[in-house]
Amino acid sequence: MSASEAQPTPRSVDAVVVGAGFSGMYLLHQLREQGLSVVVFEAGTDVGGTWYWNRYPGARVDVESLAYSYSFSPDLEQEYQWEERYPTQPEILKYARHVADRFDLRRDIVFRTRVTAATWEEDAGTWLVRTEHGDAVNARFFVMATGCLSASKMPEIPGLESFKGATYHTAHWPHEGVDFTGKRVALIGTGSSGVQSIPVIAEQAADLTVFQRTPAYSLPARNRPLRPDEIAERKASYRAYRQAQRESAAGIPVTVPTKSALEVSDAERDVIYEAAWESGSLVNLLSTFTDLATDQAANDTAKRWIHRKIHEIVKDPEVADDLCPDYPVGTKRPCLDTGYYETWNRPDVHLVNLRRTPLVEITEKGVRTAEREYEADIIVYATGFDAMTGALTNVDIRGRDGVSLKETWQAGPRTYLGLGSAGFPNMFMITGPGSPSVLSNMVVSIEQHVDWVAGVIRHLDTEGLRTIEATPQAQDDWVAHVNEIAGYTLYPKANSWYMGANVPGKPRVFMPYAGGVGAYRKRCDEVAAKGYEGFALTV
Ligand code: N01
Repeated sequence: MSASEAQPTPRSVDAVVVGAGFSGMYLLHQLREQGLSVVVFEAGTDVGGTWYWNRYPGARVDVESLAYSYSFSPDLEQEYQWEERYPTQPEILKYARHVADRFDLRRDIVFRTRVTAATWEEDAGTWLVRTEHGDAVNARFFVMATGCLSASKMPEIPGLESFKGATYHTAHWPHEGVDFTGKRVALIGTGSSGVQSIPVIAEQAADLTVFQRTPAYSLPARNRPLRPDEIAERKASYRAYRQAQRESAAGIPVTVPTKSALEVSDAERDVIYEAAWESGSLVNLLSTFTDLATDQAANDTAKRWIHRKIHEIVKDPEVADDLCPDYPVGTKRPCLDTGYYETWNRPDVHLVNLRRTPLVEITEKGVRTAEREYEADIIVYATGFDAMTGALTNVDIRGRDGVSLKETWQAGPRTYLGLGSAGFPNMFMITGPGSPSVLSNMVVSIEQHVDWVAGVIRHLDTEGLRTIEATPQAQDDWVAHVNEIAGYTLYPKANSWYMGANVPGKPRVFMPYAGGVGAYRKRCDEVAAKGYEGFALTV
């Protein structure tokens, strides 16, 4: 019987997990190992989460494969053969599928099924979770493993429905791919998805016009096949490497900078930036100096240097100018690309700067700006996500006294450690707002959260406790701390999705925790060691 035919049969499990991406898969494995019954609901037809949905041309991860992989199973680490430094979406999806098979995960995953609502039932002390097919499941624990970038977003442009050609969003790419051969393509959006797909679409299309509201900072990935010797070396030292990941700032060990960008000579700074540019690693660039994230003048040195690079590569000086961002480097998520700036030298690729000529509407034939209409056969929307909170508030989650998570978070997300929210007992978020999440190597942060959640459930069961819930005081203190740390940085200076700025009406709050993965993990471990300090536990 397919999920869509299933009649609502109330069932009872220990834990309901929403999402079968990297978080949900590992959580399922961990909780099952602890003897819990678990059901995972997944909207897609297979595992992989982000790597299931984002199949756009050129999609790759921007963290190296030997670092962007599970650490929980040393056997898995040794067996798996990564091929490229920065694997493509199909290669990462293959890895996720391999993990699902190897740990026999699929038998507890219900695919093609979106969770629509979850309600805390006080008397029973359980969550009642409902799906789009009308199923209802009772569970002691409810975990949103829905990812930070999964609620995709179309732009607010009049006339979206009127276009007669084909439209695609990068986050919902057709499984069979899209043939751009001979087509005139319009692409809106120049974040990571746009920057990765533009060079590949340009290769195939007859003509590509890109509509840019804000330029991105992008670094060449210098992707290549992995060498056998570097794979062997990492495999021989994986335990130490994983530990270094856990203690690092972003889940990727780097040489910690010791100098301010302002205390070295121009020539010395150029050499350091050039080495980072050549390395093809975003963390290398962002950790060149101690103060890029916190000092405007220091950051300006990186900004000027990258502007110069863009002008060196892009031949048309006006196009190069338009591609130079004006916000501080790193305050919007930087991109890792393959041939991005070089693509602007092609005669069949055109840039429309929406700051100069705003986008007016989508028409039957294409895209109209304040200046003219651009006819197209295909429109690609690379317009991103309602990040960090969208997937959580899209589900009608009701905690104590029927209080809605969406309403509670109207002025911005409020969590304790990004793991739980006051008023929502026995509910956890994996990489929720208020945790390092998107500022880190996601797999490292996912594993840390899953281990912590599995630990807390073990603690409750061992101690004969029934519920755990963040206290309002601990939550207030944590939210204040998250804001305080963000306030030391330049992050709030950019209109980024980190700040909710890409969604009209969304409160401007810096959502991830900028204190670093290592320090954050220590804090979570201390909280656990002190009997889950800041949480109320009941029998
Ligand atoms: O989305 P984005 P994304 N009119 O929000 C523009 C991760 N990721 O899918 O900046 C015109 O970054 C918008 O303009 P602006 C990564 O964390 C990782 O590219 O809001 N334009 C922006 O240019 C990344 O940061 C990888 O002014 C409009 C673009 O659309 C995150 O996912 C790969 C518009 C959206 O960019 C999101 O990336 C892909 C409008 N109305 C994604 N609305 C890797 O691992 C939006 N835009 C490499």
